[in-house]
Amino acid sequence: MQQLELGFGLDGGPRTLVDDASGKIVYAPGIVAPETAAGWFALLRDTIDWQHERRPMYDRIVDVPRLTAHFGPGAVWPQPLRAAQRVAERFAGVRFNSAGLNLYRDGNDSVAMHNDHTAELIDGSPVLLISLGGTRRMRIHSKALPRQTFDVALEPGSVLLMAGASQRHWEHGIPKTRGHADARISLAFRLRPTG
Ligand SMILES: O=C(O)CCC(=O)C(=O)O
Repeated sequence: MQQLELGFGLDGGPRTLVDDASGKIVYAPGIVAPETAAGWFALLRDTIDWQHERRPMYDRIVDVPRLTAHFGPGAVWPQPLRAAQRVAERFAGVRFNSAGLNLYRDGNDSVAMHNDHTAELIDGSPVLLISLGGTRRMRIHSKALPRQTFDVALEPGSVLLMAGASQRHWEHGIPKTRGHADARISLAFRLRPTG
């Protein structure tokens, strides 16, 4: 397994993790100014109607280990989300029409390794994540063996862009973490088919 750890204590501009036939994945810290990111975090944490979803898994119904919220094209988007959408659109050059929000309350909250279902995205459109609040580690690994793995510290105000064929060839997740982890919100912008 080839493993690379990125972003923990490193400064700098965008870093391209993958850029080949398997897709394009770029991590860009410092896209939203720290005080703006902190303001969006506090407003969204305190005003969103966060849902605690439960989902079937094998023969059981389990708690989704994080809080979530979704905004589609017909919904009223809260102001910080609109502002974040503009940042996302400038970065990606795409008009996003869907935002999925995740609130990780502490290190016990997580999202399992997965890829976005390409049937639920406009063909060829990217997925863009903006991180707010505490820094959490994202694992990204290739589906192909031997696995290539990246661990990326997603800092507040950063963008992670997954484009091209990346959802077909790579999986991503936020593992649980031991010790203290500040609450974190991720904003996942997508372009979904409508109608
Ligand atoms: O929290 C994150 O940055 C990842 C979120 C994610 O993978 C998803 O919403 O599908």
